[in-house]
Amino acid sequence: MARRAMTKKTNTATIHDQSLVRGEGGELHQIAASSDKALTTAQGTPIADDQNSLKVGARGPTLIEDFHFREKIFHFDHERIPERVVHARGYGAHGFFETYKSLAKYTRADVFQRAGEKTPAFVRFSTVAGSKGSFDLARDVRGFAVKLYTQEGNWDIVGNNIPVFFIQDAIKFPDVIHSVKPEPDRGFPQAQSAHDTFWDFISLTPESMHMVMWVMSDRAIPRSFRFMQGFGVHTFRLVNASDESTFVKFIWKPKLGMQSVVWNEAVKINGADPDFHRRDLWDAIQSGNFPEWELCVQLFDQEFADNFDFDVLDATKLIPEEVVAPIPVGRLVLDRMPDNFFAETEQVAFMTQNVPPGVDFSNDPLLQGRNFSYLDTQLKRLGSSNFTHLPINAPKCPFHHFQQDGHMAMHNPTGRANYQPNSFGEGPRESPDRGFRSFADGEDGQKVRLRAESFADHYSQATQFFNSQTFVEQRHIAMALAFELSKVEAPVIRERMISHLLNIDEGLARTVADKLGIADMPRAADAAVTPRKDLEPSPALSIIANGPDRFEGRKVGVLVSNGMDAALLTALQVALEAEGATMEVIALKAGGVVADDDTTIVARHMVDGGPSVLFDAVALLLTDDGAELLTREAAARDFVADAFAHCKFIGFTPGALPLLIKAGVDPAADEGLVPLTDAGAVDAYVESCRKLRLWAREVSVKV
Ligand code: HDD
Repeated sequence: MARRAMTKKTNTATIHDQSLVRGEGGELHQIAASSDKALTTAQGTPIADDQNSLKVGARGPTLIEDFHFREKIFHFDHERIPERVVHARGYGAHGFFETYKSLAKYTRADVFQRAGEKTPAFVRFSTVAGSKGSFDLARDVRGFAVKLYTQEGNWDIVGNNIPVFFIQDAIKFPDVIHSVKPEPDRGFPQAQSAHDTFWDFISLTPESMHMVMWVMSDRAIPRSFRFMQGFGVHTFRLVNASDESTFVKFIWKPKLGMQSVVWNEAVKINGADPDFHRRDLWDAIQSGNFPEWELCVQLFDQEFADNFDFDVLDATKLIPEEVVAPIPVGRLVLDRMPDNFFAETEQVAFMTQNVPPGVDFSNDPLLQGRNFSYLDTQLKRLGSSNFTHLPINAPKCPFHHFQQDGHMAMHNPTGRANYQPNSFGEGPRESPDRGFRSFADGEDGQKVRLRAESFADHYSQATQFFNSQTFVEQRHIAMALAFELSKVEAPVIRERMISHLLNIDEGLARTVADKLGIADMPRAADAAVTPRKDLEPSPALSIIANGPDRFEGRKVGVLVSNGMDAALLTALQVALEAEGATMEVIALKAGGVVADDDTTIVARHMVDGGPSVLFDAVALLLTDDGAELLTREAAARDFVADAFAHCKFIGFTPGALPLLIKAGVDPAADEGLVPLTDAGAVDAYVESCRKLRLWAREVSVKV
């Protein structure tokens, strides 16, 4: 008996002693005491001991009578739900949409009637191919799914950060996704398109060529969710009170401008911080820097649709902004992280078919197919037709219907009549005036399995996209294609892709072929429609040409050593704060360094835990001795060499020279190396950082 009592005491003693609380600066403190809430079973029975299962004697067998143990393990065993079949890895946040002005002329959607109206929103960003636990910086499309809880029902704009798609008809969706997911016999590669089956499918699917150019561009390796555009992709309709329809395409534009990383950086970020994009959004929102996007609409009528070069129902085509100017109609602000990731981000169910009265579909065959798939998939994933009862999916406006029962029903109708019409005067009725009415489009035709001829030009907009990129971005596309195809083992697939590239840009095709060692160029792929070379470039499609010219929202990594200039660090911090940017300190030891004024500068990262790939620019605040010491640390040399190779701006004190030189960086190489001789030089450094990258350097660091 004595022995049993003693065992119990030692096991529980440490549990209640101390708790962690967060201080004002976000730091964690230990305090005595713990919560005064009683631990109970799910049935509410208070628990006396949660450390030991019920046994016969201290060393005897466990009893099945232990209902607490059984309930606890049973529930744990069932914690996981199936991950999304695509877009499994994602991260969400709450916020609001604010309408700029009434769009009543075009739509009767309640959300667009009143200037200044704020509508609650939930947004989930995602990668497509990887599983839930994959890394953030995969080369991939990013999902950009927005749920607006409008006064007339939930409106989901389930978009991507790319305005076009791989396929034209939803019936091909399982094929394109199977091809990019891990190969079925070997179960790899994870979250990567650089493998045979993906490129096999793509090279046999000419309609994907436009999208492939986007996915091989820097758009597929964004620096942050905050720096991405979003697109509704399809042509939708706005319908006004007189039942007149206007076609519309939706574009979200980030207030802080667009920014991407380079591929070598992406590969390293995935190792250093697989949650890079999640952490970025979390940090921004938790520190009050709320990310913001403007919703723009491209509006056009039937006459434009009939005369446009391409079919507006074809999701592999876009309408250049120079042809139909996007009109800003509101802003989306994300200002609150979910309280619980699973309850909200994991269980949120986006569905293209969620549209309010005043928004309607077009006949885009990809959209029509999606309207089936999203409802279907929620049942599989969330396990019950009552998934709309989950708070994250429930409308925030009044709602009444006769749907009842089913697994986990939480809101059940009261009263006697659960049908209508009824004679009891109970329950909701239809609203012919304000209810959803489908746009009465006149349809007429034979049942056929056909692809419209107007969908047949697969190359012209791919060429237009390529021609709209800066020299640097075109090089990135060529490098990405060469990298991806270098991982393809079957020569026939590589060659087939080159034959498609010949229809897009001959120079691009030759560069990629050269990198792959293909000496004999194949002939260009047969094209159903002669590829056009006369489409005007669309400058809006380039990231670099539309740089924000601001460093706001970006982050500097400051490598410090003992004896460093404390005044310089303060000046840098002040200048970055004024710019709306942040900094993090990196040192040899997590304990930090002692500065020249004897203050201790605590490090956020040790040097091998805070590589320069995690930052937009770096500063080296080092003494001679400090730099000498760091020359012996490989991670410090990589810190500098990578920052240089990734075309980042590098501020450095004179003392940092030994480290620069040891890292192979000529301190006079270019204007991206900014001497920080004194506090006065800090402003010039921060000003240079506004360019984000010194792209002119790239030709000297990447062959
Ligand atoms: Fe999809 C999820 C975006 C085509 C079927 N899709 C999903 C998500 C986004 C998109 C952002 C994640 C939503 C979330 O965060 O929960 N999908 C797109 C875009 C497409 C597209 C922009 C083309 C323009 N999708 C597409 C097709 C089909 C699907 C053609 C099927 C025919 N998508 C699904 C799905 C998913 C999904 C299987 C998986 C999880 C979910 O829906 O809720 O139903």
